[in-house]
Amino acid sequence: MTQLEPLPPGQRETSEFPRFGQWPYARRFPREVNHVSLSVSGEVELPLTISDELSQLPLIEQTSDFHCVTTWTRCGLQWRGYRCSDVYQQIIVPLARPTNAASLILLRGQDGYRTRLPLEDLLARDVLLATELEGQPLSVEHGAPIRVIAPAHYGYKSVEHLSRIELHSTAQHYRPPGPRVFQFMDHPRARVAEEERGVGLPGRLLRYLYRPLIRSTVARFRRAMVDYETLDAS
Ligand SMILES: Nc1nc2c(c(=O)[nH]1)N[C@H]1C(S)=C(S)[C@@H](COP(=O)(O)O)O[C@H]1N2
Ligand SMILES: [Mo]
Repeated sequence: MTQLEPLPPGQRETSEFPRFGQWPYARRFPREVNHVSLSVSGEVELPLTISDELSQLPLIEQTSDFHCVTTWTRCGLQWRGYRCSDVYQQIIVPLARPTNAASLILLRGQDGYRTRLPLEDLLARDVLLATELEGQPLSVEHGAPIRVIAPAHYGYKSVEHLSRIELHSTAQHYRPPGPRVFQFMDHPRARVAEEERGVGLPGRLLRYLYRPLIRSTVARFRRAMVDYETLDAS
């Protein structure tokens, strides 16, 4: 486990890479875990579904640290997948033809989870649509069959089981995942270096609010995974 960068403010290194997320999503699982299918819609002239087209793109290997907003960091994860900017420039732009207004992207997972990022952030070189972790196809635990990896942003921007990419001009079509009272947890950019953990409260303060939630969240996601695998086997 090599740490690539000094730990960002408020983060602590862990040797685990737990399945993690917001509580309501612990028991939601993807329906399709083998076949990649990404619908592209919104501010485009021609909505489309991407699947086999991805194989024209170069596969990128990237080692990066993963920072969860609740303050745990897993260093040196080895991902393999497609550069998000390649997907955008070489598939979405020519085939879907985004309008000039497209500047905000909604990313949705098969489990109903969702997040938003400015298009500009998604076009950064280190943002991947990953299909492999540590040399293996992504497991259900970590986002099968394809997920976003945006290392400069807190983990909640790295949507697992990615199934829809929506282009928009404003956030008008976006409702953050989870209960309304927790909307402060959803920062439009969530950059790790700036400690943009949430809105309305300073990131430094949110560290202390989030840390006590880690253990119970890991346990909840682990139990849900065990139940899912038991059901699957029977
Ligand atoms: N589809 C989906 N993507 C998701 C989540 C989720 O619950 N569902 N949780 C987010 C959060 S908060 C984190 S920290 C990471 C955790 O990734 P992991 O489960 O592979 O560890 O996924 C993010 N992406
Ligand atoms: Mo997270």
